[in-house]
Amino acid sequence: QEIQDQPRACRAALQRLDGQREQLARRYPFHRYEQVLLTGCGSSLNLGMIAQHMIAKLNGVSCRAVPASELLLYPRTYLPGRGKTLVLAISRTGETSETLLAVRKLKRQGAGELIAFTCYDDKALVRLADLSLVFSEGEEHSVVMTKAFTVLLLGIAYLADLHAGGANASQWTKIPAVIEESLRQNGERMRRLAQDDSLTQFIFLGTGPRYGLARESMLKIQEMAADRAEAHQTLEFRHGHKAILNHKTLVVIFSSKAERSYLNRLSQEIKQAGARILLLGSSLPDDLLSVVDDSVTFGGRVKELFGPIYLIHLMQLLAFWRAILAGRNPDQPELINRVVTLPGDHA
Ligand code: F1P
Repeated sequence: QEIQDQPRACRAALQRLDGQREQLARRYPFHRYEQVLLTGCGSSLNLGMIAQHMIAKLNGVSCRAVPASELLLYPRTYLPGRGKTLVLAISRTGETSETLLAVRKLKRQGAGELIAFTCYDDKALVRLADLSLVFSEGEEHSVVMTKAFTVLLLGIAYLADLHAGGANASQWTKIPAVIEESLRQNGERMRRLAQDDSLTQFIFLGTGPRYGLARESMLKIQEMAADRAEAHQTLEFRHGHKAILNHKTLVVIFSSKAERSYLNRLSQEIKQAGARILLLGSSLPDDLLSVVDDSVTFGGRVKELFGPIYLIHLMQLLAFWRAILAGRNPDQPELINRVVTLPGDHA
C-alpha cells in the first residue's frame, strides 16, 4: 500500500510546499553558504546522495552527502576552514541517533544552520533544527522505507529549485503522474522478474544522481528480500567488481545520457559473463536495446536530473515481490529495526 500510495503522497506534499513557497524561499537560501552538507543513514543517506547532485547543479554551490557516522567521527574532514556550512539532515523518523549526534557535533564545531527533512514533527531532529520540513504524507507503518524516500527526495528537489529561482516548477506535477502510470504498467512486470528463481544476486549500476538510486535499490533488495545485492558507479563496476558476474545475476543499469556511449561495451561484457541486464532510462538507443535482455523506457517528460524521484518505485516493487515469493515479510524483516540507536546513546 505504501509503495502504491506514492503518487497521492507526492501530490499532497507538493500542495503543502506550494502553500509555503514564499516563506520557504526566504529561509536559508543555499547559495549564501560556502557549502551544503547532506546527512542521514540508510535510505536517508541514499536520498541525500541523489539530492547532492540536484543542489550542486541547480544552486551552483558545493554540496556533498556524508553518512552521519562519518560526520560524527571525522567532522573536521567535512567542514571548510572558512565560511558557513548549511546542514540538511534527513531522517524519516527523526530519531536515528547517529544523525542526531552528528548534527549536534557539527553545530558545536561551528557549522551554520540546520534544516531537517523528516516525516514526524514531534521528534528530536525537529527540536534541534532551525527549520523543519515535515512530510507527514511519508509516514509509514513499514520498517522499510518506500514512499517516504520518494516524498523526501521530491521535497529536497523542490527546495533546491526554489532557491535557484524556481525554473523547474512545472516539473513537479508531472512526477506523480509518471509514477502512477508506471505503477499501472510495470507492476506485473516487476512481479514476473522477481519470480525468476534462477536469479540469486542483483547488481545495481548508476552514475551521478543515479548512484544513490543504485544504492537504494540494493538496500531494498537486502532489507526486504535478504537477497545478495551490490551497487556500483556504472563504469567503476568494470574495475574488478565484474568478476562476481554469473548466469544467476541480474544487473540493473540506471542509464543516463552522459554515459550512454560507454554502455554498449559494458553491456556486452556483462552478457559475455552470462548475466542478465535490465536497462532503465529515457530515449534508449536501439543498438543498446539490442544487447540487453529487458528495458523500461520512460518518455523523458521529466528532466533526467529528477529521474531518481520517479524510478525507485520499480525497485521497491522488485524487492517487495522477491520478499513475498520467498515467504518473507517485507514490512517487518528479521534483523532490521525501524530506528537504529547506538549503545548508551543519549541522543
Ligand atoms: C534510517 C534507516 C532506514 C533503514 C532502517 C534503519 O532511518 O537507516 O533507512 O531502513 O529502518 O533506519 P531514518 O533516520 O530515516 O528514520
